[in-house]
Amino acid sequence: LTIVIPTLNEEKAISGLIDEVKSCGFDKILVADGYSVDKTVEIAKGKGASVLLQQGKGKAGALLTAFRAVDTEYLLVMDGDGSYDPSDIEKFLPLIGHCDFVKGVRARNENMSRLHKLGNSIISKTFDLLFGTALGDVCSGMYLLKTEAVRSLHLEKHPLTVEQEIAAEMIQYGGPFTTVSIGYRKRIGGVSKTRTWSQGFRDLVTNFDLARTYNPIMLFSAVATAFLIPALLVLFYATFLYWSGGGYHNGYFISGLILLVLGAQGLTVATIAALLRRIERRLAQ
Ligand SMILES: Nc1nc2c(ncn2[C@@H]2O[C@H](COP(=O)(O)OP(=O)(O)OP(=O)(O)O)[C@@H](O)[C@H]2O)c(=O)[nH]1
Ligand SMILES: [Mg+2]
Repeated sequence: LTIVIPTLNEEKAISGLIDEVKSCGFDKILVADGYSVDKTVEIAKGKGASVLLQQGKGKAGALLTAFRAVDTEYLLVMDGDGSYDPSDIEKFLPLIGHCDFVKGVRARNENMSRLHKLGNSIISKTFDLLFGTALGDVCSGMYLLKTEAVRSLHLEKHPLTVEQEIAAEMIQYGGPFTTVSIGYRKRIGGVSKTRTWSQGFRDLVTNFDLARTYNPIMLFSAVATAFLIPALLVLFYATFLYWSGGGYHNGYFISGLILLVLGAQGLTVATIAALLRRIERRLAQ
């Protein structure tokens, strides 16, 4: 197992974190650095970790750089700001050999602000709804991956939405996946790279974008349902009014028909997506 740690100016946290990881029995540590201007790189090297300078942008670029370099069968990603507890790594170990992807879910998240908790919950619930999963914490920065499976990851949407992208691609194209419960601590010094509102909004939009790319059947079926149910209700009501002598209401019929057309379009796209998925599966066999 290689422990992959993305870092950008984490000189306050990295030393203690590497010590903790080692004291848990893991010596293969790969730091993927984003050209830190503080002492992160020197400290990490001094502690015996391998350090790579990332190619590409953001945390996504750092992780892709690390994924290409890992030579063990599995790898575990954890943030370099000290917010994840290395003693939780052992919870992932029994799943090695059984899963391609194991997401750490922050159960005790008292160290998160109320706003972050709320945003995180909305983003996670939307993701789970769009992918038909029950991850519960898609943005968590601690997860186990099978190296062979991550070699084909694209991570092309946005450098700052990498956690959702990895989850989406692993769920759709990887093998079995599951979750384990982990803790969450306060970051140790340094500066958070997350801008709450813009990141929250970006995460939410990315969920839909990822669903469109990796799970269009579910997304467009939901769109179709959202239009077809009100369409049928409005048309039934308009017909009922007409037959019961309540008069002919042009507005009801027209809006019902518009909703019907939109719903039918959603259904068509969902059907085409389902057919394409079947072809894709047969070609992959
Ligand atoms: N290599 C690299 N690492 C990055 C980059 N951006 C963030 N990181 C690291 O990714 C991890 C997560 O970033 P954080 O700033 O802690 O983001 P966060 O965990 O969403 O925010 P907080 O909750 O405030 O800690 C940290 O270890 C960062 O140092 C980047 O562009 N390149
Ligand atoms: Mg953090």
